[in-house]
Amino acid sequence: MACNVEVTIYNAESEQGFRDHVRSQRNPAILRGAYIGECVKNWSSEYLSQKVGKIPVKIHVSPSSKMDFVKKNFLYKTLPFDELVARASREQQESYFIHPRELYYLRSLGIEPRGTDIADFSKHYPTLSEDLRLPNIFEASRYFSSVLRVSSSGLSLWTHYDVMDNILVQVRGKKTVILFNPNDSLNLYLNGDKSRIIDVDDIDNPDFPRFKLAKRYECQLNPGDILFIPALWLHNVRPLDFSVAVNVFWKNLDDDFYDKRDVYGNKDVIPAARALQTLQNATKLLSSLPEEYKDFYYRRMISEIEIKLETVVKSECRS
Ligand SMILES: O=C(O)CCC(=O)C(=O)O
Repeated sequence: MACNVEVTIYNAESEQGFRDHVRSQRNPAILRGAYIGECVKNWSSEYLSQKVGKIPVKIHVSPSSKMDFVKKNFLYKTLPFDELVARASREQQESYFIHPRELYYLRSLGIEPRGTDIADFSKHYPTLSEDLRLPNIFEASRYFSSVLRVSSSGLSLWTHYDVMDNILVQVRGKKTVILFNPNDSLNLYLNGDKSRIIDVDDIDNPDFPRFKLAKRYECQLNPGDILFIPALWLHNVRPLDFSVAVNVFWKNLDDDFYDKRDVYGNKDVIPAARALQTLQNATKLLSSLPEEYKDFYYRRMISEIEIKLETVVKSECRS
């Protein structure tokens, strides 16, 4: 049966406790009530539009409240930033791509047209970044990227994991975040870095019978809250209002582990990516066998992995 776990909340007086948590624990936590600059007061849709103006931004446009990366039930479009903000902050559109109640999501990217550079909030949005002050949480040398996220009320991004540690700074609007420990990933039916489960509230979906076994960490973020999402934790985010957030990724492993071509912070670390590729090749090697043999040898492979997994779990329990 599914089990709900609350995420630990540190208040502004225990900011040091939050920092210690981020440095020493591999589970999520919230810092609530810390001063994060004037953004919480200032970032209305009018202010954002006026400060950033008409720079073009690539966005997701979805007719449905649950974006599905596999079925691609959304469009990639470009709008001027001020137009995106105006549309995302209202429910009904006069101009639209799909229908008048479509929903919008911006995940800021680099500005290089071929998409080969990395989102950097202070470089790409200098007029907004002066309003945001982040507590000193990780070493500056570990910094990877900072991403501006603007979303219509109610629009959920697919459940996914990132390969870097992350703080999600909620600036405007409330948001529900549901998280799953990486050790529950078999119950989340992954396809690459994304879960195949689109509706995380549908725990009895017969297509995903093990989902109900997953331990669900759930929290609500208010404006000004900072959520620590450790690398590999699956997360699903549902804005309850027009939402503006900034998240910062940083490398918690040595630089050499990370794929230099990764601009999103979601490419599996190099040894894992190679291992997964080898597994794909291994399953291809079995493809010439009759079904009965394939079935047996897939299970043999699972048994080998189960033995390895047992040794990891035992050493985690000891530490
Ligand atoms: O808050 C959001 O819109 C999504 C956050 C997220 O997925 C992330 O920080 O990795």
